[in-house]
Amino acid sequence: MSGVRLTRRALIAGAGTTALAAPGLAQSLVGQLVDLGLPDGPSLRPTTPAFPGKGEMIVQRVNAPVLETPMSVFREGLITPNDRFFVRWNWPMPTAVKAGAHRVAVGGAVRQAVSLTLDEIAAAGEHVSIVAINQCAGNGRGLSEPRVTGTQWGNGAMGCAKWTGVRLRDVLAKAGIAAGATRVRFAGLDVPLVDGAPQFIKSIPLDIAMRDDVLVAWGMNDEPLPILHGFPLRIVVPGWFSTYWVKMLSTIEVLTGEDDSYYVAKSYRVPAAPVTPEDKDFPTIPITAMPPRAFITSHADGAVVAKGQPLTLEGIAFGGDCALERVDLVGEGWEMPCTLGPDEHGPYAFRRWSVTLPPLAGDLSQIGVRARNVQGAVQPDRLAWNPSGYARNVIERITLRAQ
Ligand SMILES: Nc1nc2c(c(=O)[nH]1)N[C@H]1C(S)=C(S)[C@@H](COP(=O)(O)O)O[C@H]1N2
Ligand SMILES: [Mo]
Repeated sequence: MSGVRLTRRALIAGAGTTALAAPGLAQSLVGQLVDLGLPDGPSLRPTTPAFPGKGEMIVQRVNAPVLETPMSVFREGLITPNDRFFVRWNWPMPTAVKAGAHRVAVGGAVRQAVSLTLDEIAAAGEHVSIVAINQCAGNGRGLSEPRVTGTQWGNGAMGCAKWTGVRLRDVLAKAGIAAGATRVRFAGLDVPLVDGAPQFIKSIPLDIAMRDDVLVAWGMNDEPLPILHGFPLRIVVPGWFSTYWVKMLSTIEVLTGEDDSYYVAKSYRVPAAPVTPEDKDFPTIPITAMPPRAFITSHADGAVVAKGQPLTLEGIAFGGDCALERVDLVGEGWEMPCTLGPDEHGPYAFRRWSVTLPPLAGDLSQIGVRARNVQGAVQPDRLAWNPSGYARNVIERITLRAQ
C-alpha cells in the first residue's frame, strides 16, 4: 500500500503541476547531443532539462511530447524516477486538467451508466500498489534494420514505477457489467487536432480488465501522476505494452463484440507470422503482452575495458508478462549464466543481473544478454523484423575493446 491517497485536496495540491507551460521550449533545447546508435539514418538527438517536472531527457518530439529516458538512468536504480520517465503522447496533450471537475464516464454494455468523480473512484475499492514496467510497443524501433517509420526510439521508451490506484474491476462494478460484454475500452482527455483523425482509444479483453492487478491509477512512485504521465488517472495493465495504459482517463466503455477503432483494429499490430520487408498485405494480430528483455547497463557499445583483468558486467532484465527466470551472457558461440539480483519488486518489474568474466584475453565482440521468463519465452538471436518495429526483443549486442 502506498502513501499516496486520492483526495481532492491532494490532487488540487498537485494541481500546481497539472498545468504544463513550456514557453520558449525551442530556445531551451540546449542540452547535449546523444547518439542513440540508430542504423540507416540520423542517430543524434538533443537532450533538454526544460520540460516541466523533468530532468535531462532525450527529445524525440516537442509537441505532442515524446521524450526518451537516457540508458544511464537504468543504471541508477530499479525504479525509474518520475522526472526521468519517458513520455509519449500520440496527439498534443491537454496542458491543464481541473481535478475537481474531472469525471470518468463508465458506460456502454453496463447495467447503469455512471459518471464518477475522483473521490468516487478512490472510494470504489481497496487501494492497491504494484510495481510494473511501462514499455512503449515501439521501444527500440529506431534500431530496426531496415529502418521503419514511427518515432525512432533507442531503448529508453521504458520505465519501471510503482503505480497506485483501485482495481479497474471495482470501478466497473459501480456501473455493473451487462451480459454479452467482451472488451473494455478507454479514452483520455486528449483529442486529435486533425479533423476526422481517430482519437487515441484502446480496449482490452474483459478477462484482462477483470484481473486483480489491472488498475485505474492516480499514484506514480508515491506522487500524484504528473500531467505528462496522465494526471489525474491512467490505466495500468502490468505485463502488457503501455499502448493500453490510457492516460488522463475520462471514459470507460464496455463493448460487446470486436473493437473496430483505429488504434486497435488498424494500428499497434504485428504480423501473425514472420514477414520480410518485401511482404505486403499479411494478417496481423494486436500487440498485447510483453516478451522478456535484458540490457547491459554497465558498459556502452565500444567501451574500453582492461585486458588481463576479470570483467564484471551488470544490467537489468524483465520477464515481460510473467516473472524473469534467468539471464545468460551470450557471445559468438559461447554463453555464461548471469547471477540475478534479489526479486525486489515482483514479477512485472526490472531486476538486476551481473556476471564476472575471467581475465580478458582480447576484445569481447558482439556480446549480449538473453532473458528467459518462467513461461519459457526467451529472447531471440535474430530480430523478428516488422514494418512498425513493434515488440522488439532481439538480444541487444555490444562490443567491448580490451586494452
Ligand atoms: N490518453 C493517452 N494515453 C496514452 C497515450 C496517448 O497518446 N494518449 N499513449 C500511449 C502510449 S503509445 C504510450 S507508449 C504510453 C506512454 O506512457 P508515459 O508517457 O507515461 O510514459 O502512454 C499510452 N497512453
Ligand atoms: Mo507507445
